[in-house]
Amino acid sequence: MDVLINQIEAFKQEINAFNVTDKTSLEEFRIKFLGTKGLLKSLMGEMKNVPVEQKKEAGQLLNECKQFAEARFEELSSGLSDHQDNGPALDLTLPGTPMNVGGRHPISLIQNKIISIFARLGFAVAEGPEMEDDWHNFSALNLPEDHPARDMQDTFYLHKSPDWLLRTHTSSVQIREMQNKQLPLRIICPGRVYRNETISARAHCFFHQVEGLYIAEDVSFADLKQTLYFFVKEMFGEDVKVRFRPSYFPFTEPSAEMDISCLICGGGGCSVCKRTGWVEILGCGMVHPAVLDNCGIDSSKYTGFAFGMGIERITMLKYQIKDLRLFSENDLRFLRQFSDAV
Ligand code: 2U9
Repeated sequence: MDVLINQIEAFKQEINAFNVTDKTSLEEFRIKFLGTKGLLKSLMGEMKNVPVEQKKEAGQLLNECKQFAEARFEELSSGLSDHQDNGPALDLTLPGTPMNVGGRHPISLIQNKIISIFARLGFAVAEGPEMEDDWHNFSALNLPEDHPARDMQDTFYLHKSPDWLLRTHTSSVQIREMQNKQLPLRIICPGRVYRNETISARAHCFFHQVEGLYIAEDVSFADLKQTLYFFVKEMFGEDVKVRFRPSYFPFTEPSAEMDISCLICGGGGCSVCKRTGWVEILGCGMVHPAVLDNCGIDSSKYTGFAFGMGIERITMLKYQIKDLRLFSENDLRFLRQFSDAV
């Protein structure tokens, strides 16, 4: 019995000495003193060693001991306020953790610049699907069945149907607009296009284009030239010279390619312009009457011009970037060099 009394005394002292600061240490208290394998349980177990005539007294002592432990537990748990549970209080006056703010991709910067230049001439932006059918991507644009662009070597066809492919230009968006919108139509179509090319410094299996289209009564090649002159001056500056060379595209007639004087050497000749002093930046022409007819537009009443340019090409010239692969590698050392000011 004396042993039990001493043990109860030690138990109470231990309880008083136990330091509770948060929910975790409160739980440790509960397990240590009141848990199923705790100290109170083992004290209770001592009852079997107490002589029969002292069992009543021992029982009362142990009961009192249990009440003592439980009361202390209640006292400690009500003493814990909420904010102590969430760790140390927040100091709202401290400076925040700095966040890395991303910048725009150079392709997006140039695309936005092109959109804003043409917006000033009244061109609206039109967008469409990257997955296209053969008619919108090829047939409607006057590309014959046996045209090499339709070859598996050049176009990504989608497995399930030979009719479905990844668009090779954004012209398919213009076809949809011509079918669905009222004339006159003045749109530019920026977007990603796909071609089955071997990846190198000069070619990639996807890139970005902006194509433009203006259809109304009496649209002329002179309108096309003035529109593109304005674009070049706004994009590259007043001093840049422009020339047109005759060319061929199935969807335009007549067709031309437009060069600007080399931005690197100013026309004197360097490796970028291959010593010619000129660099090609886009293709253009008057929309072929067959294309207008394919979209239900009366080609005896309406005429139109169209142009197309690769955004990567414009961006490479503007920022003197030598390798097309840099645009899709997401190397931060490359991307960090471009600010939002174009
Ligand atoms: C419709 C009718 C005609 C868009 C045009 C080009 C010429 C052209 C190339 C430039 C570099 C493609 O990205 S690139 O490889 N584009 O040379 N694009 S005329 O002609 C159209 C478009 C839509 C309905």
